[in-house]
Amino acid sequence: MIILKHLLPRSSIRYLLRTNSTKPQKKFNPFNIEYDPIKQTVTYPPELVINNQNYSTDSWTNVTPHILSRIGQNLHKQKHHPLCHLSSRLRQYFYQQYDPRKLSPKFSIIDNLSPIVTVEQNFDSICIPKDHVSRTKSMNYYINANTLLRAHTSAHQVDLIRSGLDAFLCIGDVYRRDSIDPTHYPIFHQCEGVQLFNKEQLFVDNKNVRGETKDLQIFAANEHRDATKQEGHTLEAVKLVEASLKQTITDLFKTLFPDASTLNSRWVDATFPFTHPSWEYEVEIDGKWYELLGCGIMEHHVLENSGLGRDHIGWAFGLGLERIAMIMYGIPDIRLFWSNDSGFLSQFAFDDSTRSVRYKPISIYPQCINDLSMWLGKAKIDPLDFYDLVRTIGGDLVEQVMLTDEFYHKKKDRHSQTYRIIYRSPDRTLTKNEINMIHKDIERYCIAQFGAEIR
Ligand code: FA5
Ligand code: MG
Repeated sequence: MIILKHLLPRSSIRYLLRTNSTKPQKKFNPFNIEYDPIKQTVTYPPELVINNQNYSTDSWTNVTPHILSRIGQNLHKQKHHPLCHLSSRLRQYFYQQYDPRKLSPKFSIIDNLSPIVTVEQNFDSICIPKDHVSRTKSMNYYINANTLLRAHTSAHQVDLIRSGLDAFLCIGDVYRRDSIDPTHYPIFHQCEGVQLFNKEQLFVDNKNVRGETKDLQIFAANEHRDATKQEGHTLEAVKLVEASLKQTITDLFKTLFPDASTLNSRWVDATFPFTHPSWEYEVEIDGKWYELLGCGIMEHHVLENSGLGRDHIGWAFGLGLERIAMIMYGIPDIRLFWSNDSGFLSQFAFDDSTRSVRYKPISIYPQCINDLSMWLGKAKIDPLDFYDLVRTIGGDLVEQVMLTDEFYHKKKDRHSQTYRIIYRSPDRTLTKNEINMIHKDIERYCIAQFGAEIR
């Protein structure tokens, strides 16, 4: 048995059960993750059984029952769910693109890959450096040192190209220990898009190229890497792939948001280990800019890892389904996608995914704001650990958590942190008592785990 540093207070088990009952239900233990209410420890079994597969646990294991319980829900495939409507629209848009050489749609669509992936798939295969911050335990849900819940659908790029695809979408749920606010959630859905080009596809079949093409090349010796391209790539190839990528994305959003003339959008330079150059696409809503996707020209090393040589170049993008659905339907809070409330779901109960609807709030429930100030020892709490803890104990009743104050007291040789936790249920009014109990549990956890002194 491995005793992890994660501790959970006794009464928090009730919230993991997602029930309104005040009596803790003892029987909930689908993953055999054991809570010792006296020692206040969480003990992982030597093996976790997830989707009928056995995974050994180790010092990297940090998946929580709350997160594990969401695996397999596949909101993007649940009939009439807004994410399923959006997923259909993405399919429709990409299916319309036809490959005249193959006499078939250009893009294959894959939406059934397990979110449990290896470290190799999620990071190594797409050239994420060994010391990259995105690999840390504090940002991911690890099942063990070798296996994690995918943090992005880019984890499947190499396998899908290896399987012979040169244009595909890959849609699925992804998991991250992220900040908590109305547009961030630890589980969300991404759609990866990849299109590869060989010389014919890039120069001959391309409507943007006129005139003689026989001298045009994708690769050339002595081409250096700079802000505009990778080493080895010719500028003409990169510019044509960039044009194809940006055209594909802007046309997609014109289709998704027919009154896009009123929607400001922009391309922002970005950096990803697996693309260069890279961009993010943002749209402006009520004066605020929202990032909808990241994209770029695929690093040639990723294509090499996929078994391709110097005869292909390609683009890739990864977009967040929730962010787009929130704009399409006017859904104000990302947690609503997980609601089973018929008041929410019934608003999407139609078959034609192209139908334009605006979400009507069922009602507005009051927020309850509670601060938690504490003295710590020499070490501070990593805010991502705190967010995860609050999410584990408070579940979907937590709307937002932020670190509002932090300082070091020299004389006391102690750190101090204050977090603001905003509680609000997406579908009911919470009682003061209910919130106080959650808040007390969080405090108890901080005392037991971090030696905190609540101020
Ligand atoms: C990525 O995940 C890259 N894999 C995207 C990519 C693919 C780039 C292929 C280049 C080539 P990023 O972490 O920015 O990048 O996430 C992509 C999108 O997912 C964001 O633009 C946003 O729409 C959505 N997203 C990210 N984090 C969250 C979150 N916590 N909650 C909801 N949506 C999120
Ligand atoms: Mg991003």
